[in-house]
Amino acid sequence: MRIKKFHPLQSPHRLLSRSRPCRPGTGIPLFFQTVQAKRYGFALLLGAAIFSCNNENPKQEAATQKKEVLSCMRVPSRLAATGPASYNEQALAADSTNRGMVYIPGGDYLMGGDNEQASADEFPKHKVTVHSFLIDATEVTNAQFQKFVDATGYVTTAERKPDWEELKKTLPPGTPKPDESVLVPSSLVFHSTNGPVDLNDYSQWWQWVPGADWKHPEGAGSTIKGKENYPVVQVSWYDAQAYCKWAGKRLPTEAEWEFAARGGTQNGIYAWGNEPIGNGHAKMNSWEGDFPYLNLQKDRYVTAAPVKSYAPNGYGLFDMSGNVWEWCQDWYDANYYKSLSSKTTTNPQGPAKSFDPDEPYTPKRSLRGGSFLCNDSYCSGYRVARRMKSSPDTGLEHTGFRCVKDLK
Ligand SMILES: [Ca+2]
Repeated sequence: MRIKKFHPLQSPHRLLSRSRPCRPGTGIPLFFQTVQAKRYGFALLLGAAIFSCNNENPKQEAATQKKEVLSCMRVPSRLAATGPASYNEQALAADSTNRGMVYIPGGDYLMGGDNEQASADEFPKHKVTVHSFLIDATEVTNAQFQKFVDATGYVTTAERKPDWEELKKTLPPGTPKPDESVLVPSSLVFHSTNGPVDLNDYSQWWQWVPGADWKHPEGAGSTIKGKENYPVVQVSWYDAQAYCKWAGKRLPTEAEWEFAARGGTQNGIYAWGNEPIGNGHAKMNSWEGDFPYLNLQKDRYVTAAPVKSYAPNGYGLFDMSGNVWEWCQDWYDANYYKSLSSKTTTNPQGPAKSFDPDEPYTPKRSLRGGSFLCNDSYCSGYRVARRMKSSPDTGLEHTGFRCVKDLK
């Protein structure tokens, strides 16, 4: 059995369990990290996010193994753009509720990956038709989320005490209840290490930190003061949903997100096209150097960067690659694309339910775009076709969201 590297995305879900080794052919095992296991004597499921490549295609399997990376690569091609004749750009711009949003003309494209970095869940590439929609030009910022909280009094998942009765429903039967000292408002915070570590053990760099939430992304004592223009993080899928609903918007589907990320390019691997990450000026916020202990900061940031720090893509969208992962509306199913492969799908909404073979007890929602922790040696999450997943109650220091809006 080969242990594959996984990328630093965490989809922790706040549970406990035990680590599982990667299983050949099943993809990335989500596994439970022992967080403070010595202290508490149990394993806290930090989230799992390791992807696995469930390759049924021998060629794809070989390519993936050659790279020894669990990341998945896609080279999507946008086939056509066909904006509706009724589209009235001036009218959209005149509506103040659309401020900060970008019109994406509908069209067809090939969704999914096809290069050696792609993982099994990105296959097969399949033709998708997406209707026109509006999407936020940037990730939702701390200032925007503050307005939502001020207006509604909303309390995020990370700010609430975990409900063990709910948590255990998403864990393998028999998972022991963690100590009460762990079941307190908390979230997952990244900590770099002092040197190379076992990359199969993400508990080396993710910690369940009491007091960590959107206002304190790194735990009690940290602050977002002065970071009003940074993406809000430590928000769960439920939090993102609540914000979008309040704003009269919704989360994007994976199909919408990927279509928008390509910026109108054809066969583009990244939001800017195909130019390699390290060529030229910094194109996004990622992890440059050796993860998780050496960050060269060529892009100037170790963690999140203010929105609009890098050039937008062809649609005028910022940070569709890197900075923070972005929640999507869809349930995550590793085999979803296989169910669509024989036909053109219009506005796919994702599977009816979640299925992650590595954590079948845990419902997952999809994430896109990669984060400041992504690196080509792991997930290459900044590829436009890259898929990630996490339990909807998970908050992470490198995870935020943006919203979309239907055209009326
Ligand atoms: Ca960076």
